[in-house]
Formats: sequence, C-alpha cells, structure tokens
Amino acid sequence: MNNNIKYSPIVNPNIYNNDFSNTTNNNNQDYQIAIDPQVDIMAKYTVLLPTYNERENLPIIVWLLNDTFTKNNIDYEIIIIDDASPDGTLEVAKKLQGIYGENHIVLRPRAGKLGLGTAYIHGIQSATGEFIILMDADMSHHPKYIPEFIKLQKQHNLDIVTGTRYSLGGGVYGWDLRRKLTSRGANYLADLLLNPHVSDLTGSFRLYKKNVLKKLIDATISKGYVFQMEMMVRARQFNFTIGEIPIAFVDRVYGESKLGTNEIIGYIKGLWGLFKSV
Ligand SMILES: Nc1nc2c(ncn2[C@@H]2O[C@H](COP(=O)(O)OP(=O)(O)OP(=O)(O)O)[C@@H](O)[C@H]2O)c(=O)[nH]1
Ligand SMILES: [Mg+2]
Repeated sequence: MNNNIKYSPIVNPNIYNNDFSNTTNNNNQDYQIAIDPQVDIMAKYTVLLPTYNERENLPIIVWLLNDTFTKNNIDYEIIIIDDASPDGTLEVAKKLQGIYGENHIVLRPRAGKLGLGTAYIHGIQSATGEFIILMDADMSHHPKYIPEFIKLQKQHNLDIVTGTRYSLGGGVYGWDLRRKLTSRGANYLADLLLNPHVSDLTGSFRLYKKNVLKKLIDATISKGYVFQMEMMVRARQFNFTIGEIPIAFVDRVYGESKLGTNEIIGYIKGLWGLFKSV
C-alpha cells in the first residue's frame, strides 16, 4: 500500500439540514428538497443510464427522473447507452425520446454487449452537464435521492457523492441471503485490503463533477464488477472529497439477475490485482 495516499474525510450528510429561505413549499412535490437557489443555479446534470434488457424498467425510471428534475427545477439530460439488448430496449428508448424530447433523452447505442465500464466511457463523451450521475436502470436506484445528492454536493463543493446501503441508515431490500452475503463480503474484503473509507464500495449510484469522473475513468483499469470499487480507491489516491447519502436499494423490478460465479471470481481477482498494485 502506497503511504503517500491521503484520505479526505467523508462529510457527514447529517449536517445538510439547512433551511434555504427561497425554497417553495408544495405538498404535491414529493421529491422536492431545499437546494440553495443562490448556488450554481444554472448547473446541468447528466444521467448516464446503461441498459441491457431493461425494456420494462426504462419507462418507469425515465418518468421518475423527469418528475424529480422538473419538480426541483433542475436542468438535465439522460444518456441511454443500450448495448443491442435483444428485448428491444432501444425501441422503447426511442419512444421515450419522442415523449420527453431530444434535449432530455440522448441515445448512444452500441452494436453489442461490451460491458458497463466501457458504457460509461462511451456515454460521458456526449455529456453536456457539469455534473454526472451514474445509476442503474433496473429501479434498484430511486431517483428521489438525487436532490439529496445534489444538495450535499453543493453544500461542501464535493467532488463525489455516493449512495450508501451500508451506513447512515441505508439498506438493501429484496435480496436473498446469498446475494446479501456476496455484496457484504465484497465490501468487507475491499475495505480490509484497500481501506478507502467509503462504506459502500461496490454500489453504483453516484454523483460526480464531470472532470473528476473523467479523471477517474482514465485512471481505472478494471472493468466488470470491480470497476465501481476501483473508482473509489482511485478517488482517494487523487484526494477527491467524497460525501455519502443513505439509500434504500431494492432488487431489480423486472428482469433476471446477472450476477453469477464468474462475476464473483472476476471481482476477487480484480481486488487482488488492485491490492498488489496500489
Ligand atoms: N450498456 C450496458 N448496460 C449494462 C451491461 N450490463 C449491465 N448493464 C446495465 O447496467 C445496470 C446494472 O446492471 P445489473 O445487471 O442491474 O447489475 P446488478 O445490479 O449488479 O445485478 P442484477 O440487478 O441482480 O441483475 C443496469 O441498468 C443494466 O441494464 C452492459 O454490458 N452494457
Ligand atoms: Mg441491478
């Protein structure tokens, strides 16, 4: 382990309970929370949404994202990176583009299933927002948390805000014991070997400053499931500031889980490689 790595503290999200005077109050606006209107009011947020066989989930997640951003007066675009899903996800995405507009739904399909890591690299090239949100399209990550991510980021000018299932009251719902143990074990092992001081290392619901994400993607070697964890390890190496927001993670709404033995072995190999190289 390199002794030059400095750890910046995780900002405690419990201190984000500020009262911004200009915030409108409307009981119908479920996901509206106080975002300081004085700060960065023109900021645009790009959601990178990789999809593989998410035909049923995509319209729900896009509806919720549009609802959340609109109610909070936040400018946004959703970049959908579909890898030739055999279930016709791209056709659904095209229809959504017709409904929400080309300024809000951007399609960046690829010809085959090339994996999540490269999907982000591909998507970020078209991003016009100053901030990038990574999330899954399978409804495991609820858009209602995004205003909380944004607020915490603004308050401390953080480089990264990550959702956490494993601290501050976050949780996991709908997974069987095997899946829970796998996820916990993956986090525990990474924390033990690499010590990056992030409570949810394998999660993928995160907000980044665009330049920070670009730098991390350039520095990150692994693909597959170890990718998200390596991003946090690299973030600590670069001394980026990281805040955490507790999230309730639910199992995918539609579709089959793709986590198998190969992914687990790949993760352990990747983790070991990182341990030896960092
Ligand atoms: N473009 C692209 N998207 C992918 C690929 N693999 C997964 N995805 C998407 O990436 C997100 C996360 O993948 P998931 O399959 O949900 O991974 P997971 O959450 O670990 O596992 P399950 O939800 O149990 O299947 C989802 O939106 C997927 O549709 C891929 O190879 N290419
Ligand atoms: Mg999933």
